[in-house]
Amino acid sequence: MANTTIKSVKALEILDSRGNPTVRVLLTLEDGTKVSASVPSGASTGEYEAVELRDDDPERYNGKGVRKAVFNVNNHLASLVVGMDATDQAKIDRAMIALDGTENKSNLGANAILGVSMAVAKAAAASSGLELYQYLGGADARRIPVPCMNILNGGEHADNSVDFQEFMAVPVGAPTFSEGLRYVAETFHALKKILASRGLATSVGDEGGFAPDLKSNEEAMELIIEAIETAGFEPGKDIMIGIDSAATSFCSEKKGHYNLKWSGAGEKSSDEMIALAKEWVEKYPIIFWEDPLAEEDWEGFAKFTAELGDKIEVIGDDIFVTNTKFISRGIKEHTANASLIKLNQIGTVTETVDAVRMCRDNGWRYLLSHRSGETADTFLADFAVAMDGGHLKTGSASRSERLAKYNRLLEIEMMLEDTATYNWK
Ligand code: 2PG
Ligand code: MG
Repeated sequence: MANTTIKSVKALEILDSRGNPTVRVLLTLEDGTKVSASVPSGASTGEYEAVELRDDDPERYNGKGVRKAVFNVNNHLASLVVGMDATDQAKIDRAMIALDGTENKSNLGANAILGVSMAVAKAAAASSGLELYQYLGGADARRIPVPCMNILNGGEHADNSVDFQEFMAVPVGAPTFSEGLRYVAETFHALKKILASRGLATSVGDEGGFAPDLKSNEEAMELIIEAIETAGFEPGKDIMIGIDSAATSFCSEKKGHYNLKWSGAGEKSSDEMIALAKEWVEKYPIIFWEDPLAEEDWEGFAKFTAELGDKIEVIGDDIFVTNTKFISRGIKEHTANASLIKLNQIGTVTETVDAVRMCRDNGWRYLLSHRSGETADTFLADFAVAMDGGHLKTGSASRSERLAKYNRLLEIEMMLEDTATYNWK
Protein backbone atom coordinates (compact mmCIF):
# COMPACT_ATOMS: atom_id res chain seq x y z
CA MET A 1 0.00 0.00 0.00
CA ALA A 2 1.24 3.47 -0.89
CA ASN A 3 2.01 5.80 1.99
CA THR A 4 -0.70 8.46 1.66
CA THR A 5 0.49 10.50 4.63
CA ILE A 6 0.67 14.20 3.76
CA LYS A 7 4.33 15.28 3.61
CA SER A 8 4.14 18.92 2.68
CA VAL A 9 1.66 21.67 1.85
CA LYS A 10 2.61 24.95 0.26
CA ALA A 11 0.53 27.73 -1.23
CA LEU A 12 1.20 30.59 -3.61
CA GLU A 13 -0.66 33.58 -4.96
CA ILE A 14 -1.61 33.12 -8.63
CA LEU A 15 -3.93 35.08 -10.94
CA ASP A 16 -7.41 34.00 -12.01
CA SER A 17 -9.16 34.52 -15.35
CA ARG A 18 -9.95 38.16 -14.49
CA GLY A 19 -6.36 38.86 -13.48
CA ASN A 20 -7.19 38.91 -9.78
CA PRO A 21 -5.17 36.99 -7.21
CA THR A 22 -6.30 33.60 -5.98
CA VAL A 23 -4.79 30.70 -4.08
CA ARG A 24 -2.96 27.67 -5.49
CA VAL A 25 -1.97 24.86 -3.14
CA LEU A 26 0.86 22.38 -3.85
CA LEU A 27 0.66 19.20 -1.82
CA THR A 28 2.94 16.15 -1.65
CA LEU A 29 2.48 12.76 -0.04
CA GLU A 30 5.12 10.52 1.54
CA ASP A 31 4.83 8.16 -1.45
CA GLY A 32 6.02 10.93 -3.78
CA THR A 33 2.59 11.94 -5.17
CA LYS A 34 2.53 15.65 -6.10
CA VAL A 35 -0.62 17.62 -6.94
CA SER A 36 -1.80 21.20 -7.14
CA ALA A 37 -5.26 22.73 -6.73
CA SER A 38 -6.43 26.27 -7.58
CA VAL A 39 -9.38 28.06 -6.04
CA PRO A 40 -11.99 29.95 -8.14
CA SER A 41 -13.55 33.31 -7.24
CA GLY A 42 -17.03 34.77 -7.84
CA ALA A 43 -18.23 38.29 -8.72
CA SER A 44 -21.98 38.05 -8.01
CA THR A 45 -21.44 36.58 -4.58
CA GLY A 46 -24.07 35.71 -1.99
CA GLU A 47 -23.89 37.55 1.32
CA TYR A 48 -23.59 34.35 3.32
CA GLU A 49 -20.90 32.68 1.26
CA ALA A 50 -17.86 31.43 3.14
CA VAL A 51 -15.36 34.27 3.31
CA GLU A 52 -12.75 34.68 0.62
CA LEU A 53 -9.86 36.17 2.59
CA ARG A 54 -8.31 39.19 0.84
CA ASP A 55 -5.42 41.33 2.08
CA ASP A 56 -7.19 44.70 1.73
CA ASP A 57 -3.80 46.25 1.06
CA PRO A 58 -4.53 49.04 -1.45
CA GLU A 59 -0.89 48.97 -2.56
CA ARG A 60 -1.33 45.54 -4.14
CA TYR A 61 -3.95 44.40 -6.68
CA ASN A 62 -6.47 47.00 -5.48
CA GLY A 63 -6.65 45.28 -2.13
CA LYS A 64 -7.38 41.90 -3.67
CA GLY A 65 -4.11 40.18 -2.82
CA VAL A 66 -4.35 36.82 -1.06
CA ARG A 67 -1.05 36.77 0.84
CA LYS A 68 -2.87 36.34 4.14
CA ALA A 69 -4.64 33.23 2.85
CA VAL A 70 -1.34 31.91 1.47
CA PHE A 71 0.28 32.53 4.86
CA ASN A 72 -2.55 30.63 6.57
CA VAL A 73 -2.01 27.63 4.31
CA ASN A 74 1.77 27.66 4.73
CA ASN A 75 1.61 27.97 8.47
CA HIS A 76 -1.64 27.10 10.27
CA LEU A 77 -3.13 24.60 7.81
CA ALA A 78 0.18 22.96 6.86
CA SER A 79 1.04 22.26 10.49
CA LEU A 80 -2.43 20.83 11.00
CA VAL A 81 -2.59 18.47 8.04
CA VAL A 82 1.02 17.37 7.53
CA GLY A 83 1.18 13.88 9.01
CA MET A 84 -2.52 13.21 8.40
CA ASP A 85 -3.66 10.64 5.86
CA ALA A 86 -4.93 12.13 2.58
CA THR A 87 -7.59 9.41 2.30
CA ASP A 88 -9.23 10.84 5.45
CA GLN A 89 -10.95 13.65 3.53
CA ALA A 90 -13.79 14.25 5.98
CA LYS A 91 -11.48 14.12 8.99
CA ILE A 92 -9.08 16.62 7.44
CA ASP A 93 -11.90 18.95 6.38
CA ARG A 94 -13.44 18.78 9.84
CA ALA A 95 -10.08 19.54 11.47
CA MET A 96 -9.60 22.60 9.24
CA ILE A 97 -13.11 23.85 10.04
CA ALA A 98 -12.40 23.42 13.77
CA LEU A 99 -9.06 25.22 13.54
CA ASP A 100 -10.69 28.13 11.73
CA GLY A 101 -13.32 28.25 14.47
CA THR A 102 -15.78 30.57 12.73
CA GLU A 103 -19.12 29.91 11.08
CA ASN A 104 -18.05 31.37 7.72
CA LYS A 105 -14.33 30.50 7.60
CA SER A 106 -13.42 34.16 8.00
CA ASN A 107 -10.47 33.42 10.22
CA LEU A 108 -8.26 31.34 7.92
CA GLY A 109 -10.22 32.07 4.73
CA ALA A 110 -12.39 29.72 2.66
CA ASN A 111 -9.93 30.22 -0.20
CA ALA A 112 -7.10 28.85 1.98
CA ILE A 113 -9.17 25.95 3.35
CA LEU A 114 -10.71 24.93 0.02
CA GLY A 115 -7.31 24.92 -1.70
CA VAL A 116 -6.05 22.37 0.83
CA SER A 117 -9.29 20.38 0.75
CA MET A 118 -9.23 20.02 -3.06
CA ALA A 119 -5.52 19.18 -3.07
CA VAL A 120 -6.08 16.45 -0.46
CA ALA A 121 -8.74 14.80 -2.66
CA LYS A 122 -6.55 15.04 -5.75
CA ALA A 123 -3.55 13.55 -3.94
CA ALA A 124 -5.51 10.63 -2.49
CA ALA A 125 -6.93 9.89 -5.95
CA ALA A 126 -3.58 10.11 -7.71
CA SER A 127 -1.85 7.94 -5.16
CA SER A 128 -4.50 5.24 -5.45
CA GLY A 129 -4.18 5.22 -9.23
CA LEU A 130 -7.80 6.27 -9.66
CA GLU A 131 -9.10 9.18 -11.68
CA LEU A 132 -10.47 11.92 -9.42
CA TYR A 133 -14.08 11.28 -10.54
CA GLN A 134 -13.71 7.58 -9.69
CA TYR A 135 -12.10 8.25 -6.34
CA LEU A 136 -14.81 10.72 -5.30
CA GLY A 137 -17.76 9.00 -6.96
CA GLY A 138 -17.00 5.29 -6.78
CA ALA A 139 -17.32 2.58 -9.37
CA ASP A 140 -20.69 3.80 -10.61
CA ALA A 141 -19.64 7.37 -11.40
CA ARG A 142 -20.25 7.32 -15.12
CA ARG A 143 -22.92 9.89 -15.95
CA ILE A 144 -21.47 12.84 -17.86
CA PRO A 145 -23.40 16.03 -17.07
CA VAL A 146 -25.37 18.00 -19.65
CA PRO A 147 -23.22 21.08 -20.43
CA CYS A 148 -25.29 24.21 -19.77
CA MET A 149 -23.32 26.59 -21.95
CA ASN A 150 -23.50 30.26 -21.10
CA ILE A 151 -23.48 31.84 -24.57
CA LEU A 152 -24.78 35.32 -23.70
CA ASN A 153 -23.56 37.30 -20.70
CA GLY A 154 -25.03 40.28 -18.90
CA GLY A 155 -25.36 41.72 -15.40
CA GLU A 156 -22.14 41.94 -13.41
CA HIS A 157 -20.29 39.69 -15.82
CA ALA A 158 -20.38 42.15 -18.70
CA ASP A 159 -20.47 45.87 -19.54
CA ASN A 160 -23.60 45.74 -21.68
CA SER A 161 -27.30 46.54 -21.41
CA VAL A 162 -28.62 43.10 -20.41
CA ASP A 163 -29.82 42.65 -16.81
CA PHE A 164 -29.86 38.89 -16.57
CA GLN A 165 -26.40 37.51 -16.02
CA GLU A 166 -26.41 34.24 -17.95
CA PHE A 167 -28.31 32.75 -20.88
CA MET A 168 -27.41 29.10 -21.29
CA ALA A 169 -27.93 26.67 -24.14
CA VAL A 170 -28.80 23.26 -22.70
CA PRO A 171 -28.46 20.33 -25.12
CA VAL A 172 -30.98 17.95 -23.56
CA GLY A 173 -31.75 16.18 -26.83
CA ALA A 174 -28.20 15.11 -27.59
CA PRO A 175 -27.37 11.40 -27.39
CA THR A 176 -23.98 11.84 -25.69
CA PHE A 177 -21.96 14.49 -23.88
CA SER A 178 -19.62 15.07 -26.83
CA GLU A 179 -22.58 15.52 -29.16
CA GLY A 180 -24.22 17.84 -26.63
CA LEU A 181 -21.09 19.93 -26.45
CA ARG A 182 -21.02 20.12 -30.25
CA TYR A 183 -24.69 21.22 -30.35
CA VAL A 184 -24.08 24.15 -28.03
CA ALA A 185 -20.64 25.10 -29.40
CA GLU A 186 -22.16 25.28 -32.89
CA THR A 187 -24.96 27.41 -31.49
CA PHE A 188 -22.31 29.70 -29.99
CA HIS A 189 -20.72 30.07 -33.43
CA ALA A 190 -24.09 30.69 -35.08
CA LEU A 191 -24.84 33.39 -32.51
CA LYS A 192 -21.54 35.09 -33.27
CA LYS A 193 -22.42 35.29 -36.98
CA ILE A 194 -25.89 36.64 -36.24
CA LEU A 195 -24.52 39.32 -33.91
CA ALA A 196 -21.81 40.33 -36.39
CA SER A 197 -24.32 40.52 -39.25
CA ARG A 198 -26.41 43.01 -37.23
CA GLY A 199 -23.46 45.13 -36.23
CA LEU A 200 -23.68 43.94 -32.61
CA ALA A 201 -20.56 43.36 -30.54
CA THR A 202 -19.02 39.90 -30.55
CA SER A 203 -16.67 40.56 -27.65
CA VAL A 204 -17.18 38.26 -24.68
CA GLY A 205 -17.98 38.62 -20.97
CA ASP A 206 -16.25 37.03 -17.99
CA GLU A 207 -17.53 33.54 -18.71
CA GLY A 208 -16.85 33.67 -22.44
CA GLY A 209 -20.40 34.31 -23.68
CA PHE A 210 -21.11 37.22 -26.01
CA ALA A 211 -21.98 40.48 -24.33
CA PRO A 212 -23.73 42.71 -26.88
CA ASP A 213 -25.75 45.79 -26.03
CA LEU A 214 -29.36 44.78 -26.68
CA LYS A 215 -32.63 46.67 -26.62
CA SER A 216 -34.10 44.39 -23.97
CA ASN A 217 -33.53 41.18 -22.03
CA GLU A 218 -36.07 39.51 -24.26
CA GLU A 219 -33.97 40.25 -27.33
CA ALA A 220 -31.35 37.93 -25.82
CA MET A 221 -33.90 35.10 -25.84
CA GLU A 222 -34.91 35.81 -29.44
CA LEU A 223 -31.28 35.85 -30.59
CA ILE A 224 -30.52 32.55 -28.88
CA ILE A 225 -33.55 30.85 -30.42
CA GLU A 226 -32.46 32.13 -33.80
CA ALA A 227 -28.92 30.87 -33.20
CA ILE A 228 -30.17 27.41 -32.21
CA GLU A 229 -32.20 27.21 -35.42
CA THR A 230 -29.43 28.60 -37.62
CA ALA A 231 -27.09 25.97 -36.21
CA GLY A 232 -29.58 23.34 -37.41
CA PHE A 233 -31.15 22.38 -34.10
CA GLU A 234 -34.68 22.47 -32.80
CA PRO A 235 -35.32 24.74 -29.83
CA GLY A 236 -37.25 22.87 -27.14
CA LYS A 237 -36.22 19.47 -28.44
CA ASP A 238 -32.47 19.41 -29.08
CA ILE A 239 -31.61 22.48 -27.05
CA MET A 240 -33.45 24.19 -24.22
CA ILE A 241 -32.54 27.47 -22.49
CA GLY A 242 -31.40 28.01 -18.91
CA ILE A 243 -31.31 31.46 -17.29
CA ASP A 244 -29.40 32.82 -14.31
CA SER A 245 -30.87 36.22 -13.48
CA ALA A 246 -28.46 36.64 -10.54
CA ALA A 247 -31.23 38.92 -9.27
CA THR A 248 -29.36 39.88 -6.09
CA SER A 249 -27.16 42.00 -8.34
CA PHE A 250 -30.09 44.21 -9.38
CA CYS A 251 -32.39 44.17 -6.37
CA SER A 252 -33.28 47.68 -5.25
CA GLU A 253 -32.98 49.15 -1.76
CA LYS A 254 -36.65 48.43 -1.23
CA LYS A 255 -37.06 44.78 -0.22
CA GLY A 256 -38.83 42.64 -2.82
CA HIS A 257 -38.12 45.21 -5.55
CA TYR A 258 -35.84 45.03 -8.53
CA ASN A 259 -34.18 47.68 -10.61
CA LEU A 260 -33.52 46.56 -14.17
CA LYS A 261 -30.76 49.11 -14.30
CA TRP A 262 -28.59 47.82 -17.12
CA SER A 263 -31.40 47.68 -19.68
CA GLY A 264 -33.12 50.75 -18.26
CA ALA A 265 -36.43 48.86 -17.96
CA GLY A 266 -36.93 50.38 -14.52
CA GLU A 267 -38.17 49.13 -11.19
CA LYS A 268 -40.27 45.98 -10.83
CA SER A 269 -41.82 44.26 -7.83
CA SER A 270 -41.23 40.62 -7.00
CA ASP A 271 -44.71 39.83 -8.36
CA GLU A 272 -43.96 41.64 -11.62
CA MET A 273 -40.73 39.65 -12.00
CA ILE A 274 -42.72 36.45 -11.49
CA ALA A 275 -45.32 37.55 -14.04
CA LEU A 276 -42.55 38.22 -16.57
CA ALA A 277 -41.04 34.79 -15.93
CA LYS A 278 -44.44 33.13 -16.39
CA GLU A 279 -44.82 34.85 -19.74
CA TRP A 280 -41.36 33.76 -20.83
CA VAL A 281 -41.87 30.16 -19.72
CA GLU A 282 -45.04 30.06 -21.85
CA LYS A 283 -43.28 31.53 -24.83
CA TYR A 284 -39.76 30.08 -24.78
CA PRO A 285 -38.26 26.61 -24.22
CA ILE A 286 -36.91 27.35 -20.74
CA ILE A 287 -35.68 24.38 -18.72
CA PHE A 288 -34.35 26.10 -15.62
CA TRP A 289 -34.22 29.50 -13.99
CA GLU A 290 -31.54 30.28 -11.43
CA ASP A 291 -31.81 33.15 -8.93
CA PRO A 292 -34.92 34.66 -10.52
CA LEU A 293 -35.20 36.73 -7.33
CA ALA A 294 -32.75 38.07 -4.78
CA GLU A 295 -31.14 36.22 -1.89
CA GLU A 296 -33.26 37.91 0.80
CA ASP A 297 -36.52 37.48 -1.11
CA TRP A 298 -37.40 34.04 0.35
CA GLU A 299 -41.10 34.82 0.05
CA GLY A 300 -40.87 35.81 -3.61
CA PHE A 301 -38.77 32.75 -4.35
CA ALA A 302 -41.43 30.47 -2.82
CA LYS A 303 -44.13 32.21 -4.87
CA PHE A 304 -42.05 31.82 -8.00
CA THR A 305 -41.65 28.09 -7.25
CA ALA A 306 -45.36 27.66 -6.53
CA GLU A 307 -46.13 29.23 -9.93
CA LEU A 308 -43.45 27.62 -12.05
CA GLY A 309 -41.85 24.77 -10.09
CA ASP A 310 -43.83 22.08 -11.87
CA LYS A 311 -42.73 23.35 -15.28
CA ILE A 312 -39.08 24.25 -14.81
CA GLU A 313 -36.18 23.68 -12.45
CA VAL A 314 -36.02 26.61 -10.01
CA ILE A 315 -32.46 26.92 -8.75
CA GLY A 316 -31.25 28.88 -5.74
CA ASP A 317 -27.66 30.14 -5.81
CA ASP A 318 -27.04 33.27 -3.68
CA ILE A 319 -29.95 32.32 -1.44
CA PHE A 320 -28.54 28.88 -0.48
CA VAL A 321 -24.78 29.41 -0.97
CA THR A 322 -24.17 25.61 -0.99
CA ASN A 323 -24.90 25.64 2.73
CA THR A 324 -27.07 22.88 4.23
CA LYS A 325 -28.38 25.39 6.76
CA PHE A 326 -30.06 27.40 3.99
CA ILE A 327 -30.87 24.46 1.69
CA SER A 328 -32.76 22.73 4.53
CA ARG A 329 -34.78 25.89 5.11
CA GLY A 330 -35.47 26.02 1.38
CA ILE A 331 -36.68 22.44 1.39
CA LYS A 332 -39.05 23.14 4.30
CA GLU A 333 -40.40 26.34 2.80
CA HIS A 334 -40.56 25.10 -0.82
CA THR A 335 -38.35 28.00 -1.80
CA ALA A 336 -37.03 26.27 -4.92
CA ASN A 337 -36.65 22.75 -6.27
CA ALA A 338 -32.92 22.75 -6.92
CA SER A 339 -29.71 24.26 -5.58
CA LEU A 340 -26.63 25.54 -7.31
CA ILE A 341 -23.49 23.87 -5.98
CA LYS A 342 -20.21 25.79 -5.79
CA LEU A 343 -17.26 24.43 -3.83
CA ASN A 344 -15.94 27.81 -2.77
CA GLN A 345 -19.30 29.04 -1.46
CA ILE A 346 -18.94 26.65 1.45
CA GLY A 347 -15.19 25.99 1.47
CA THR A 348 -14.52 22.24 1.81
CA VAL A 349 -15.09 19.22 -0.41
CA THR A 350 -16.87 17.37 2.41
CA GLU A 351 -19.42 20.12 3.06
CA THR A 352 -20.07 20.44 -0.67
CA VAL A 353 -20.83 16.71 -0.83
CA ASP A 354 -23.15 17.16 2.18
CA ALA A 355 -25.07 19.86 0.29
CA VAL A 356 -25.42 17.59 -2.75
CA ARG A 357 -26.60 14.73 -0.56
CA MET A 358 -29.23 16.90 1.09
CA CYS A 359 -30.61 17.87 -2.32
CA ARG A 360 -30.65 14.30 -3.54
CA ASP A 361 -32.28 12.93 -0.38
CA ASN A 362 -35.09 15.45 -0.71
CA GLY A 363 -35.82 15.01 -4.37
CA TRP A 364 -34.14 18.27 -5.35
CA ARG A 365 -31.90 18.70 -8.37
CA TYR A 366 -28.48 20.35 -8.11
CA LEU A 367 -26.48 22.19 -10.73
CA LEU A 368 -22.69 21.96 -10.35
CA SER A 369 -21.08 25.29 -11.10
CA HIS A 370 -17.84 27.11 -11.79
CA ARG A 371 -17.26 30.74 -10.71
CA SER A 372 -16.93 33.75 -12.96
CA GLY A 373 -13.29 34.03 -11.87
CA GLU A 374 -11.68 30.70 -12.74
CA THR A 375 -8.37 28.96 -13.32
CA ALA A 376 -7.36 26.07 -15.55
CA ASP A 377 -8.02 23.65 -12.68
CA THR A 378 -10.48 20.94 -13.82
CA PHE A 379 -11.52 19.67 -10.39
CA LEU A 380 -15.13 20.71 -11.09
CA ALA A 381 -15.46 18.40 -14.12
CA ASP A 382 -14.48 15.31 -12.12
CA PHE A 383 -16.56 16.46 -9.19
CA ALA A 384 -19.67 16.82 -11.37
CA VAL A 385 -19.32 13.24 -12.66
CA ALA A 386 -18.66 11.97 -9.14
CA MET A 387 -21.78 13.71 -7.82
CA ASP A 388 -23.96 12.31 -10.63
CA GLY A 389 -25.53 15.74 -10.92
CA GLY A 390 -26.87 15.38 -14.43
CA HIS A 391 -25.93 18.93 -15.42
CA LEU A 392 -23.17 21.44 -14.94
CA LYS A 393 -22.42 25.01 -15.96
CA THR A 394 -18.89 26.05 -16.71
CA GLY A 395 -19.14 28.93 -19.13
CA SER A 396 -19.01 29.28 -22.86
CA ALA A 397 -17.15 27.87 -25.84
CA SER A 398 -14.42 30.47 -25.46
CA ARG A 399 -11.79 31.22 -22.80
CA SER A 400 -9.54 28.30 -21.95
CA GLU A 401 -10.40 28.26 -18.24
CA ARG A 402 -13.98 27.35 -19.30
CA LEU A 403 -13.01 24.91 -22.07
CA ALA A 404 -10.58 23.15 -19.72
CA LYS A 405 -13.54 21.72 -17.79
CA TYR A 406 -15.55 20.77 -20.89
CA ASN A 407 -12.44 19.16 -22.39
CA ARG A 408 -11.80 17.19 -19.21
CA LEU A 409 -15.37 15.87 -19.48
CA LEU A 410 -14.61 14.74 -23.04
CA GLU A 411 -11.61 12.89 -21.64
CA ILE A 412 -13.73 11.24 -18.94
CA GLU A 413 -16.32 10.26 -21.56
CA MET A 414 -13.56 8.64 -23.61
CA MET A 415 -12.20 6.76 -20.59
CA LEU A 416 -15.64 5.40 -19.74
CA GLU A 417 -16.11 4.19 -23.32
CA ASP A 418 -19.61 2.84 -23.84
CA THR A 419 -20.38 2.70 -20.12
CA ALA A 420 -20.73 6.52 -20.08
CA THR A 421 -24.30 7.74 -19.76
CA TYR A 422 -25.82 11.12 -20.64
CA ASN A 423 -29.30 12.18 -19.72
CA TRP A 424 -30.98 15.20 -18.18
CA LYS A 425 -33.02 13.12 -15.75
C1 2PG B 1 -23.26 32.50 -10.69
C2 2PG B 1 -21.78 32.49 -10.90
C3 2PG B 1 -21.23 31.52 -11.86
P1 2PG B 1 -20.23 34.29 -9.88
O1 2PG B 1 -23.86 33.52 -10.31
O2 2PG B 1 -23.91 31.46 -10.80
O3 2PG B 1 -21.76 31.61 -13.15
O4 2PG B 1 -21.24 33.77 -11.01
O5 2PG B 1 -19.11 33.31 -9.82
O6 2PG B 1 -19.82 35.65 -10.31
O7 2PG B 1 -21.01 34.30 -8.59
MG1 MG C 1 -25.81 32.30 -10.08
